[in-house]
Formats: sequence, C-alpha cells, structure tokens
Amino acid sequence: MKRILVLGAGGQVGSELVPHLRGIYGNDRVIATDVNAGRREGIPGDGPFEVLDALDGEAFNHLVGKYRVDTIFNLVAVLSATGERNPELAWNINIGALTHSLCIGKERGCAVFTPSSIGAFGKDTPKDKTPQDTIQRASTTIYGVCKVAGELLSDYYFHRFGVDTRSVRFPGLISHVTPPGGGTTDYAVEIFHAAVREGAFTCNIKAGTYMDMMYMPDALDAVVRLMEADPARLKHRNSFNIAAMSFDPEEIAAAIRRHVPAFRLSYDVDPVKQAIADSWPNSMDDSCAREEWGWRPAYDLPAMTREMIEKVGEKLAGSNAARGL
Ligand code: AKB
Repeated sequence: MKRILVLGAGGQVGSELVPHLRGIYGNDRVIATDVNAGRREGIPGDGPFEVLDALDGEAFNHLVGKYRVDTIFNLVAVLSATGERNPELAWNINIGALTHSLCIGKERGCAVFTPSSIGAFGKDTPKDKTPQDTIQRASTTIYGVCKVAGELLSDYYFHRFGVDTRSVRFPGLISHVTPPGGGTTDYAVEIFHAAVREGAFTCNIKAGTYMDMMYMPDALDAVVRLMEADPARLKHRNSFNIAAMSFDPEEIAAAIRRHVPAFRLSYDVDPVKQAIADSWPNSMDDSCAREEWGWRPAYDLPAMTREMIEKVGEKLAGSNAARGL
C-alpha cells in the first residue's frame, strides 16, 4: 500500500486529490503539504498536514524520510496566464519543485507523479486530435516551456536512474470545490458561478476557441489509475494525452441554458489569454492512455454541466443561508 506525499495540496487539484487518495489508501498514508499554512482549511477531512516550500529541498527530503513516503505527487504550478507576468519566477517554481521531486525520488526510491498540460503543445502542433507523440517545440508560454522540459526531465530520470515517473497532460480542469488561479481555461469554471449567481457571464476567450476540458472526478480517477497501472504495459510515461470533452464558449453556454434558460453570454477578450488559447490544441487524441492503462472518462459536457450547476447552486444557497439571506 502506497505512502504518499502531496506537494501543493491546497490548490485546485490537491484539495480534491488529497481526500480522494485518503479514501483509497487511508488518512494517515497521505501527507498533505502546502507552502501556505492557511490552505489547510481548504482540504476536507483528517490526515497529516505539513507546511512545506517545495523549493526547500532539505525540508522536503526530511518529510519524505519522516513519513517513509514512497510516492510523490508534485502539484506545484504557476499556471499559464500568471506565468507570463513573471516568467523567471514561474520557471523557478515549476522546475524547482519538479527537480527536487526527481532528486528525492532517485535518492529514496519514490515514484513521482507530475501533471503536464495541453500547454505542452504550441502553435506548430497539429490542432485537431493532437497525437500523443508530436511537435512540441513551439510553446508560446513559460508554463508550456516548463511542461515540455518537465516531460523530458521526468523521462530522463526514468531511463537514466529508474525513477518511476508518470504523468498526464491535463486539459482545463473544471470543479466546484477550489477555484483555479491564473490559467487560460479558468473561464470554464467561472462561467458556472456567474450563471448561478447572476444569470450572465462576460467571457475573456473568443467564441469559436476550442480547448480540451475535463471534470475533476475524471482527472482524479486518471491520476490514480495511471499510478496503479502495471508498468509492463506502459510504452509512454511522460506524459499521456487524456481527453474528455472539447468545447468553445458558445457550446458551454448552450449546455448551461438547458438549466438556466435565460443565461446571457457576452465577450471582453483578454489578448494574452486568447493568444495562449489559440496556440493550444482544439482536441487531443488519448488513444495511448486508453490502450496502455485503461483511461475512460465518465463525464461529457451535458453530465458535467448538470452536476456543476447543481453543486454550485447548493454552495450559493449554503452561503446565503449562513449570511441570513
Ligand atoms: C491553464 O489554463 O494554464 C491550465 C492548463 C490547461 O494547464 N488550466
């Protein structure tokens, strides 16, 4: 049974992955860590929590030893749009956390999971049904450069030192628990909150811009399934394309209108985010993940929309009741 340490546990993925992993492996076998002590409140349930700056290799190594960890989930990331505001900082954080994870993985024999992203592709990559193995040399963001470098570095540590590195290329992730911060795909989360609260949304990405997206329960399932996969079946490692749905702002708005008929969508395009979105695939081919470790998403756009509207509505009603409204 695994003993897991999660870096960046208070973020969008970590705050849901930690309880998910604890449900499978047990509370005490999943150590949540975050640089920000206040984020502990955002992680539901019981289990160990430690304040850890993933760039402090000594403290990181100490915790891995203290808890006899055998698997590291590295979820530290400065996302695509924020990264463009300070590329050097984004490189230091994204690559620093990965480098420490790989070095500690090598020294202590830990498996290492680090997500890659649709951001690992760029403007010369085939846009439709983007293949698993294809051109990745034209990334227009520092985030994408970090993801491509991270994929190569993780494969290097596997081939050279036998570190069990595995990764998926996440699409934009949609969830009702913890909001994303600083990504290009964030609109696809914000649109649900605006639809439920105000019945209207101003979108910073143009109509007709298609990107792959995924509902969080599928993303969590992918991570566990990949890390549990029989290594003998893996022809790829860093990193697998995984896909669930691809839509543009008009299509997600139409799906929302089935639940909020008067929903209105307008546009105020952010040129930085639009340029990033234009450089990313419209949709990815995930057949290698399906063949090598049985990847299968459960949610399409209508199923995800139904659940998001319901959960965001419950959250709003709860906070209104707490404020006596
Ligand atoms: C972002 O938009 O930066 C992320 C991603 C697709 O990796 N959500």
